[in-house]
Amino acid sequence: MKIYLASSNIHKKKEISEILPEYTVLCPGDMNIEFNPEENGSSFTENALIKAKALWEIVNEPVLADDSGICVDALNGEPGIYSSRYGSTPAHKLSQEEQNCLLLEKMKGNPHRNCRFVCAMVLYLEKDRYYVIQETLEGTLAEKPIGKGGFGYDPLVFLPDLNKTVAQLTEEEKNNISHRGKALKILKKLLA
Ligand code: ITT
Repeated sequence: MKIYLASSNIHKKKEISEILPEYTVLCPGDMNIEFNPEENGSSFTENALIKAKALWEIVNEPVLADDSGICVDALNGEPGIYSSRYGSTPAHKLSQEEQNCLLLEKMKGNPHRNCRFVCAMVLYLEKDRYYVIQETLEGTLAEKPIGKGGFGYDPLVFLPDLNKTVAQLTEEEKNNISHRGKALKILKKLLA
């Protein structure tokens, strides 16, 4: 069965495909669809809904969208919904490595390091008919990047219970406990 994913992020596509192996996940790029909706919502949920609705209007089939990011308590929830463009300007987008350095720099010497990954998933079924699931993964911000797995801010998020950063987990371990994995487990039931 096909599922349309309103995303251009290959890492999200990979994780979602691993968690929903019974579905073929199709992104706009796989269908030569130019897709760049303006994510001008004020929350993860609003942005996920914007993306889901925009693709639904093109394919007219059920669409899944994921809006996610990292929120650091000591920075009032930053980078939050701006995680993918943290510290960037329209003319210059920082690399992920630069964004990670920027976040560590802002938090240098700050002992209050609670943070969480957030994932808002919208399953848009028909006009004005959709489900929203939002999940989190709690951690603490590491002092430096550790680990090579995952993507994005994974090397910065330390999980005290496991004594590892998210980037030190296997794909399966991450999918089992992550913000995205938890949201997809619930979504799986809805899809069934
Ligand atoms: P689409 O909007 O096309 O889906 P995007 O990467 O721009 O792709 P978002 O606006 O949702 O997506 O931003 C998500 C950013 O948050 C992502 O680029 C990472 O920097 C970060 N992020 C989200 N989930 C993550 C995860 O599981 N591990 C590490 N970083 C994550």
